[in-house]
Amino acid sequence: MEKIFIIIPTYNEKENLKKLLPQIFDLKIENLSILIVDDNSPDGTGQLVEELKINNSNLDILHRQQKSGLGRAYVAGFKEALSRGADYIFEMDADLSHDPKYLAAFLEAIKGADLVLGSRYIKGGGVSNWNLLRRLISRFGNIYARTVLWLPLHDLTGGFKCYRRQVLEKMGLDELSSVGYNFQIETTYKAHKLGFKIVETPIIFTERAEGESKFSPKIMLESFWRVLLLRFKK
Ligand SMILES: Nc1nc2c(ncn2[C@@H]2O[C@H](COP(=O)(O)OP(=O)(O)O)[C@@H](O)[C@H]2O)c(=O)[nH]1
Ligand SMILES: [Mg+2]
Repeated sequence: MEKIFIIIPTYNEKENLKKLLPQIFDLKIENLSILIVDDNSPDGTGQLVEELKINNSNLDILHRQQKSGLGRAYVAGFKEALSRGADYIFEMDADLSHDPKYLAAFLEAIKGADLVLGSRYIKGGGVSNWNLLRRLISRFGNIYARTVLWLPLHDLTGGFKCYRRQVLEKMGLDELSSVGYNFQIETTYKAHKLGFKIVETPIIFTERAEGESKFSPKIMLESFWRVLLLRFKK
């Protein structure tokens, strides 16, 4: 029976986690552990999880001292999951953008793949509440990354993914260059270059209603040149 880990990085997500965690527990997925990676959120996210842990043996948390970016948080979570014997490792956001109802489809798809991407840009996928500009930026960003990196995939920037452990073992987690937004592109690109089988499963993404997104024009521009760097490195 495969061991499943869901890694959820958090920074000020107390209210969202209060809703998300029960939704995941209610699915009663066998052999599932949830690992929160919290960067010492000022809103007390870490404290909330400590309290919930008492009655949920499949919930745990890594406390990190300071906010050091999504990529670093994921790498810490991946390593922890690997050391605890995880077979399938999920990435998932805490902000209710990623509906747990899709977990079942990921688990079905990973049986025949090494990496499953939750995809907004294939049949059945979509975004429910972005304005036109935000949609265009995301669409263009994905077409750009797909073209520059020569990847036969439609959603490279999403953060709802499931890895087979071998992918993370071979990826060189300590050599990943992205700390922020590009982390998703870089991990998928590396998996592809290592020859792993990557499939997409459709998801409808819902923008967060509570808390703050880290998306900004600065992050977006940085992402563009970083994709070029990825392509021409090594
Ligand atoms: N641990 C940790 N989590 C983070 C950090 N930045 C963002 N997150 C979490 O990563 C997830 C995605 O972040 P979000 O700001 O919603 O990104 P967006 O959906 O791409 O706009 C959420 O669960 C955040 O709480 C960070 O520096 N450290
Ligand atoms: Mg978000």
